[in-house]
Amino acid sequence: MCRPFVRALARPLVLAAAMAAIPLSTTAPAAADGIVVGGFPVDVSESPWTVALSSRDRFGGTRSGQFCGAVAVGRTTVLTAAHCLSREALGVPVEKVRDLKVITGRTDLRSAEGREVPVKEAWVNPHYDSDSNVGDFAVLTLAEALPQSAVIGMAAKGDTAYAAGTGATVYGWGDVTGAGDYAEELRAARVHVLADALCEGAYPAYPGSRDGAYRADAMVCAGETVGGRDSCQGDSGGPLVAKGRLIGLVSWGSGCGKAGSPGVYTRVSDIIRKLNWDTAARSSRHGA
Ligand code: 4AZ
Repeated sequence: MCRPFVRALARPLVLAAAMAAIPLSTTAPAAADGIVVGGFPVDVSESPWTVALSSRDRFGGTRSGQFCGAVAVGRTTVLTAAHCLSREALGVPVEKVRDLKVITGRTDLRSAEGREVPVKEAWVNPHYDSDSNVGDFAVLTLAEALPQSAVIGMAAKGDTAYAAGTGATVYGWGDVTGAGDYAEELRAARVHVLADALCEGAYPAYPGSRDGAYRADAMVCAGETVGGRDSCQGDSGGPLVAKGRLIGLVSWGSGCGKAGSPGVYTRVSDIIRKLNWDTAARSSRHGA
C-alpha cells in the first residue's frame, strides 16, 4: 500500500461503505506497524487539537464517519490533507459532501462524546500535485468556534522543532497494522524528525518513485530509521507535533513502518508561507 489513504483506498471504500456502511477495509499488504502497533492509546484531552474529519454519508456511521485526521490551528480554522478532500477520496467533489464535519473531543469514534462541528467552507490547495504530493494541505473553516484550548500553535520556518533528531508525536485513528485495521480509539506514536537526505534517498525526484517525490522545502521526513513506529492509512491530515508545536500533517509514504520508507508529512512552515499566514493578516482572517 503506497499511495495516500484516500487515493488508494477510499474509492472502493467509498462506494462500498456508502452503500452498506461496512467497516473500512483494504487490500494493503500486512506491511508493518501502523500507528497502533508502534503506538499507544491516548485520550483526546491530551491532544485536544487533534480532530476527526467525518462524513457519514460517504463513509458510513460505524466509526462516526471518520475518514481522515485534521488539526485545529485557529478557533474556526482546521488544517487537513488536500488528498483527503479529493474527488478520488470522496467519490464526489467536496462541494457535494453535505455532511462534512470536524469531530472534536471524541477519543472513541463509537461514542457520542465531544462535539461535531459542521464545516462551513473547505478550501483545497489548488496547487496540490498528486504525483509528487507537494502541497498536500487544505483549510477548513468551521461553522462554530472551538475553545482556544483546542488550538495548537504552528512551528514557523527556522523553528528548532524541525531539526533532524527531534522527538515528535503523530496522532490518529488510522490503520494499526497496514492491513486495514482502523482504530476506534485515538492513538499516538512517537517518532523522530529524520534527515531530509533519508527521504530524498527513499523517494527520489529523479527518476521518481511510484508513491511521490520528497521535497524538503514542502515536506518533513519522520519515523524511525529501523521502521516500526509510523503513521498509516486513515491518519492522513492529522498532526505531527514536536516541542509542543505543529510541524507536519500526515501525508504519504510507502507502506507503514517499513525500515527505509519513512513517513512523509506536509511541512507546516511551507503551508504558512503559501497561505501568507506569516503576515499580520493572519490574525484577522483566521482568528488565531
Ligand atoms: C496513507 O496512505 C499513508 N507511513 C499515510 C501515511 C503513511 C503512508 C500512507 C506513512 O494515507
